[in-house]
Order: sequence, then structure tokens, then C-alpha cells
Amino acid sequence: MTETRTAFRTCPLCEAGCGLEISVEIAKKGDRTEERVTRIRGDMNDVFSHGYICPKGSTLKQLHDDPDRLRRPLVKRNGVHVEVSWPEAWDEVAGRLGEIIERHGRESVAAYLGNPGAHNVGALLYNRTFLQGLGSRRRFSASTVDQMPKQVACGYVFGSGATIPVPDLDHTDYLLMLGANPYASNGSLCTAPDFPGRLEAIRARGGRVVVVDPRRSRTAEEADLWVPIRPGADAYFLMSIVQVLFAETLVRLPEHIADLVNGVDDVREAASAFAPEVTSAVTGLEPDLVRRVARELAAAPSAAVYGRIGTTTTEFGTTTSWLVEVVNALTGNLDRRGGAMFTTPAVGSPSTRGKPGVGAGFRIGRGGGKTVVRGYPEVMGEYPVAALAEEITEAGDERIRALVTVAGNPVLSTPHSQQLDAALDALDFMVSVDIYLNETTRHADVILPPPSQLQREHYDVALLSFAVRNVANYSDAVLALDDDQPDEWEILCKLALIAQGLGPDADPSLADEAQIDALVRSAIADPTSPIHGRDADEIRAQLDRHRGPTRQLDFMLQTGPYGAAFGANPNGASIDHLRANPHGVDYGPLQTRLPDALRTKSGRVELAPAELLADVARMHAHLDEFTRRDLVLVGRRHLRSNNSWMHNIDVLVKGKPRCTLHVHPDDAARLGVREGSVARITSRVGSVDAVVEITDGIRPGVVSLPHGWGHGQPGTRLRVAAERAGVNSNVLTDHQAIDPLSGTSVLNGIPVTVVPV
Ligand SMILES: Nc1nc2c(c(=O)[nH]1)N[C@H]1C(S)=C(S)[C@@H](COP(=O)(O)OP(=O)(O)OC[C@H]3O[C@@H](n4cnc5c(=O)[nH]c(N)nc54)[C@H](O)[C@@H]3O)O[C@H]1N2
Ligand SMILES: Nc1nc2c(c(=O)[nH]1)N[C@H]1C(S)=C(S)[C@@H](COP(=O)(O)OP(=O)(O)OC[C@H]3O[C@@H](n4cnc5c(=O)[nH]c(N)nc54)[C@H](O)[C@@H]3O)O[C@H]1N2
Ligand code: SF4
Ligand SMILES: [Mo]
Repeated sequence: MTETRTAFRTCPLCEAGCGLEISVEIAKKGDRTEERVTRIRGDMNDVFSHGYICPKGSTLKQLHDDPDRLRRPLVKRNGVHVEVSWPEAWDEVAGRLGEIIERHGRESVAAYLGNPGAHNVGALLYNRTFLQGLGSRRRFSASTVDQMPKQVACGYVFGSGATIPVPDLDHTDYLLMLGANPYASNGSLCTAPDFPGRLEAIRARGGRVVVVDPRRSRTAEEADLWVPIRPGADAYFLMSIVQVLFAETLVRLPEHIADLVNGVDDVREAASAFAPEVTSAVTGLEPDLVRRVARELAAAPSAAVYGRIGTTTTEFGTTTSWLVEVVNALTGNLDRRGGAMFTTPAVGSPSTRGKPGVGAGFRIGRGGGKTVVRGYPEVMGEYPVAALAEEITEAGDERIRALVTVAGNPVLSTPHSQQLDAALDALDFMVSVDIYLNETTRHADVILPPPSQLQREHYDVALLSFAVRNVANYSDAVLALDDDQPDEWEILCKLALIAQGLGPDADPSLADEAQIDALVRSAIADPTSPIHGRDADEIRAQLDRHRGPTRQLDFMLQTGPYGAAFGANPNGASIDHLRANPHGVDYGPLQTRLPDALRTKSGRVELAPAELLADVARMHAHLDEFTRRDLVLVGRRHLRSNNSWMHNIDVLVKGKPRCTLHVHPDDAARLGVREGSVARITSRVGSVDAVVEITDGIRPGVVSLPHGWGHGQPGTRLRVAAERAGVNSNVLTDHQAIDPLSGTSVLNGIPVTVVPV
């Protein structure tokens, strides 16, 4: 007998968070029921995505069914990974990790937290449980090959590293987009399902879209104007815009906060030496073009500037991110409809908690921690991942001896990959929480696989904080866990308890109980919380119908800005309320939030933070540097790919090979490389060979290779990916090249040479 049911679920593969409608076939075989997914399509009734999905969304089924996806723990014995039971795996972890912590202390153990953890409520809420249990400051993550510069810049300006404005896509009249290609990526730090459709709508209502990118990306192709900037030069471009705004008296601060902006004169002063004629040699752009964009921004009824990965992973990543917000403010577009606005997320965020309008402000280097080898300070609780390898191999007695990776593949994702690949071999012990045996996890002594994407509940705790509408959407797991399979949060809790010395048999709920208890108690004691002064037992009685991430989420929703507050606001947000609304709940368009959202010490917008003003000197010093670079490498993304890990899904990788080197025809002629031939690309730290694709959709002097490839390594188990291995572009990126303000790697604008092979 078979029946079918329909489940609704948010796609966890990228930041767009599209609603999926999933058909599940239920077959009864004797006293067993077997469930399998038969179809996945866009949920037409989803309040945010309205049926939109991309080709990756429907592959959750293939991902779940992938025979290479790990379902049992692996332990390395005599150099080979063998399947073991969960108790055996935990014994191994407890024995070896315990011994290292005992002999060498907690700082001898490091953690790398990878990107999929940001799309996974179990990892998102329990990575911190794990880190607390571990008690080591040596934390690394994908943030320092990604968005950290934006967090640092916004931290200084608005007071918290999570208070980042997003372009109000659905209302803006003018969008200036730098280093983002949402037609491929579907958007980032700007959660907007069907980002391409929203861009088309801007133009359809008479607005303009301008794209700044060294490549004529698909997004640039669809825009009104492509500004083909030289890689890494966005800070100079934006500084010139600021200079023009002041020089032509186009500066208009947003009215509601005009008296609350510090540092306008300092910004004017800093920009004064960067007229478009001065920066032209660096940006490669005509001064007239820069002036035109500045004037258009100032004249538009509303406008938003938005910078993403092509601007953050550069040598002036933080300064560029700062200038994005400076331009938004100076053109009057900060915190107003159609401009750059702050989300009011349902699970709350630093900008909705505590006293409104003022806070502790932002700083780096808290606790005085530094990396041993290069002395990089703490930023948002972590160190630059570009320093991970040397902290393993060059830090003497203070070296990292053990590493835990959670949902990360840093061997493909972080700079100077060959160095990290070798360093991982030098560890005494490594544990990976991961679903695949890949380029990174092949080094692990123990691999602990979490359940598949379809076997877990979902809520975009992080990404809905940066959404272009205020939306909440919870999904239950679509499929049940396999026998014996622990949930990802249970794996992380158990690791925490093992690190605390409680041994391999510790019950993960212990850590979960401690965490929820602490959350409830602190909210009750907090005069700004909606449950201030309530009875802990009464709150717990309501919460304890759930456990794990769902319980924490219920707590966060209930105490958030739309929260039910445990009965005080009956129609408010809670797990029950969201379960009753499987297509999501729409809390409407973004609202004006300043000054309340500020958490600066001054209670004002700090438009000219000292740390950023100081970096302007570095911009002056580097003016010549750019013009000396003959050929530089940038990356790119493809709609059917996802960083380093979805290449084992046949439907996504079939067709023309995608890991090719894009070269402009003029460069091809000069370098002597032909279409379809193999070229050798060499940087300061490494060399790879890739097939050449000639295209005029790239600026001369720039070549492009996507990241996340380079599969087929010995000891991995990714059969489909191995057949389309590609090469790893991070063999070329340089671990020494770091944006000093945020510790973020320079992944774009890498000096290279290219020769025919
Ligand atoms: N040159 C260059 N390098 C880049 C970039 C670039 O633009 N250019 N982009 C950077 C950016 S923005 C990012 S975010 C990083 C990403 O780099 P990483 O943080 O390494 O993330 P992924 O490449 O997505 O690797 C995901 C890993 O998580 C595993 N995984 C997938 N789902 C789950 C899950 O649910 N649970 C667990 N435990 N594991 C899971 C996969 O098997 C894989 O091992 O790469 C960065 N690297
Ligand atoms: N299909 C797919 N979607 C993804 C991902 C994926 O791997 N595949 N990864 C996800 C992740 S982790 C992230 S962080 C987001 C990233 O999302 P986006 O920021 O939109 O990333 P990209 O699509 O790589 O677009 C970056 C653009 O920056 C350009 N660029 C390079 N250097 C410079 C420069 O110096 N200046 C300027 N102005 N532009 C430059 C590149 O040519 C490229 O077109 O995408 C997410 N979505
Ligand atoms: S754009 Fe594609 S991968 Fe991203 S959430 Fe939507 S369906 Fe999933
Ligand atoms: Mo990312």
C-alpha cells in the first residue's frame, strides 16, 4: 500500500531560503513504513519565495540518496577509513581528544566551522555549545574567507557585527551593486528569494541597476550599466564617489538621524585627496563615469549601495564595506524606504535585544588573544583562517595539535591550500563532523556524519536577520532519522561534553538542558526582555514540550520582537504559530529602525571610526601598487554549484566542464593561449593547470577561475565529483595576503602569470 503526503520546507542550500513543496511516498511493508521523497518543487504559497527555486533546490533528494553520503561514523585505521558504530567512534574521540587536552591544554585544540553550518539550525545553535565546552580560543571559520569585513565595518559604524543593512530591493529606485552576482549566487547578506526577479522588478518600475565587477557577469549583463573595475579597487571607486558628493554639495544626511551622525567632516577630509582623476589609474575607470554614478545616486528618489564577496575578499575589504555604508548615509539613503535598511528578525538579533539605541560598541582583540605565529588579534571571537596552517606547523610548543572541523572543507576553501593540506597531516588528532569523505575530512581520524538535509528541522536563524522583508518560517524534518543516527546538535553537544571530560557515554541532553536553562534565567533577569520577572518553571513547562534546536528556537521566537512571550501576546511568534503557518509568516516590509537599532557607545552613527580613518593612509600607500600588476586572478560562481561540496550530484555537474580559466581575447593573444587549450596559472604560492575559455566578458588584465574544485584526491569518496575534478583555485591564493582590519583573506586580485602548457 502506498500513500503520498506533502511536506513544506525551506531550502537550506543557499541564503535565498526558498520554500519547497516536497512529495513523500509512504509505503507500508508489513509492520514497517518506508518513506521516500518523490518530487521537490517550489512552494507557490511560500510568503517570501512564491514558488521560485533554482536547479539546486530539487536536488535535496539526490543529496539524501547519494550513496557516497556518510551514514555511519568512520575511523581511520592504518591509514584507511573504516565504518564503525557510534559508540566505537565516541570512544575514539573521548580517548584521544581527552588525552591531548589533558597533556597540552585546551588551546592545543582548534575548531574550523564551515559555511553549511550557517544554513543549519542544529549547527548554528549548538556550535557555540561545542565551542564553550571546548574552551579554546583557537576558532576559525569561513567568515574570514567571506563576510567578516562587512561585520567589522558595520560593527564600528552601528555598534554590532550583526547589525548590517541590506538594500531594500523591493522599493529602491537605484541599486549600485559591487562584487555580487546574484544571478549565480542568489544573493548573500541580503536574503531575497528570486533575487534576479527582484532586480528585474527594479528596472520594470523605472529604476536603474548598476553593477561594478571586473567580469561582465550575468547580473552585469542584465543591468543598465556595467562598471568594469580593476579587481581590489572598489575602495578607491567609492572614495571618489564620496569626494564627488562633497565637492558637488550633493551630501544629504537622512533627515531622521541628521543630528545623530558623527564624523561627517572627517569623512570629507579623508576623501578629499581621492578625486576620480586620482583614482582612475587604480580603478581603471574613466573619471566621468564615476562622477555620473555619484550624481545618479544623489539624484535618485531612493538608492542603495550593496557590496558583496568581490568587495570583501580583497586587500581593502573592511574599508570598502565601510565606504558602502558611508555612501548610503551621505546620499540620505541609510535607514529609509528604498535605501539600505535593517531587518527586524523574528528570532531577534543584537539590534533588538537590550537597551535600544546604545550599547557596548564594537572592538577587536578582545581578551588579548593573538595567533602565535603572526600575532593576528581576535575578531568576532575567531582568528583568520589563513593563519590556521602555520598555527599547526610553526607555533612550537603552542602549536595546534588537534582540530575539529564542522561542515567545512578548508582544504579547498581557504588560501594556500597545499600548505593546509600538508599541515593537517601534521596534527596529532582530527575529528570532522561532515557528510562526506572529501579533501579535508580524508585527514580526519574520526568522521561523525550528521543526518541529511531532509532529516532535520529548519529555521534560518542567521540569514533571516538579513532579509529584505521581515519573515519567519519554520519547517519540521521531512524524513525521520535513520536507526541510531544522532542529530547534528546531539553530535555537537556530545563533543562539548567529551571536551569537558564527561566521557564517551555522556548524554547530549545534559548540554542542551544547561543551555536552555541559562537562556531562560538570563531573560527573566533582563529588564528589557518581554519575560522579565516571570517564573522560570512556568516558562520551562511551556518550552519543554520540545527539545534541541526546536526548543531554543521557540524560546528565541517567543522572546523576539513579534514573540508570543509565553502567553502574553497570544497571536505572537512561537513554534506552534509557525507550525500552523507552514508557508511562513510575513511581518511586512523593512521599517525605519534608527536610532533604536544602534549599539554604539555614543548612541550615534559612527561614520568615521578611528580604525577606518587610519586605513586611508594604506590606501594612499598602495596607489602605485595596483598599476604594477600585469595580470590578476578573480573567482566566480555558477548557479549549479555550491562552494566546494555539491559536485557529487550528477544532475548538477553534468554538461560542459565549468572549472575553466576565463581569459579576455587580448590577453589570450598576448599570452599565447587558445580556446580549449590548457594553461598554467602560477602565483607566489602555487600553480595549477586549467582549460582556457576565451571571453570578452572580462576586463583585460584579469583572469577568472571558480573555487571549490580540485576533487579526485586519494582517500576521498566522491565518485561523481572525481570524474569532474577540476582544479583548486585556492592553490593560487596567498595566505600572506590579508585585509588587516578583519583578518579576511584576499581571494580576488591575486597577481598571477599564465602560460600555455
Ligand atoms: N578562492 C575562493 N575561495 C573561496 C571563496 C571564493 O569566492 N573564492 N568563497 C569563500 C566563501 S564565501 C565561503 S562561505 C567558503 C566556504 O567554504 P567551507 O566553509 O569549506 O564550506 P563548503 O565549501 O560549503 O564546505 C562544506 C563542507 O560541509 C559539508 N556539509 C554539507 N552540509 C553539511 C551539513 O549539513 N552538516 C555538516 N556537518 N557538514 C555538511 C560538506 O561535505 C563539506 O565538507 O569558501 C570560501 N572560499
Ligand atoms: N550557485 C551558488 N550560489 C552560492 C554559492 C555558490 O558557491 N554557488 N556560494 C554562496 C556563498 S557561501 C556566498 S558568500 C555567496 C556569494 O555571493 P556573491 O557575492 O554574489 O558571489 P559571486 O557570485 O561569487 O559574485 C562575486 C562577483 O564579484 C566579482 N569580483 C571579483 N573581484 C572583484 C573586485 O575586486 N571588485 C568587484 N567589484 N567585483 C569583483 C566576481 O567577478 C563575481 O562576479 O554566494 C552563495 N551562493
Ligand atoms: S536559490 Fe536554489 S539553492 Fe538557494 S535556497 Fe533557493 S532553491 Fe535553494
Ligand atoms: Mo560564503
